[in-house]
Amino acid sequence: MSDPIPPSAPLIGVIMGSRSDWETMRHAAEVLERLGIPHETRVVSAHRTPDRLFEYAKAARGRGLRVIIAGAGGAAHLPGMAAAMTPLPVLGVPVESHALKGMDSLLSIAQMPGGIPVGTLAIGRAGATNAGLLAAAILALSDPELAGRLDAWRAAQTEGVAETPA
Ligand code: RP5
Repeated sequence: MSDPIPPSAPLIGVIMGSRSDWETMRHAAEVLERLGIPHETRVVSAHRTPDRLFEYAKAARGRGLRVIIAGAGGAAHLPGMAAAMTPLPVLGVPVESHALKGMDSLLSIAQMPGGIPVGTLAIGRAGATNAGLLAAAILALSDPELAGRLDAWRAAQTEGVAETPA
């Protein structure tokens, strides 16, 4: 029998193909931090560390993770390969690439074959932020306290929008 999952164990795994993705992916982690959601961050490359990816994705559900947020750029196979190896919902963040401005990342992540879904977000910072919020919304379906915190976050955002441009 597997060990019981401690209450503070991470619920969200934020993974990325390279340390160079952190500047984008930190925005997902910051949202989770602000909403008080236990999470972990890892560099897991589909191409450079395929064994690490296999081990991470295969173990994810058993370790208590509920959602994986995966960011990658260029030939961005990380979210799709993670989704192929875990039944958890996988949210993909296309990181903006130098050569093609993230269009390559976006198409690599969005164009999954039917049967293995990846929820694809926008390119770059907005996508990472929204991946954090979407992961929070998924968890909030079964966590009323988190739902309250998410409602408060959205209300504060609404409050913060000025009525005039200058
Ligand atoms: C991808 O290649 C990573 O996700 C990253 O966006 C891109 C470039 O990686 P580095 O060469 O900066 O490590 O695998």
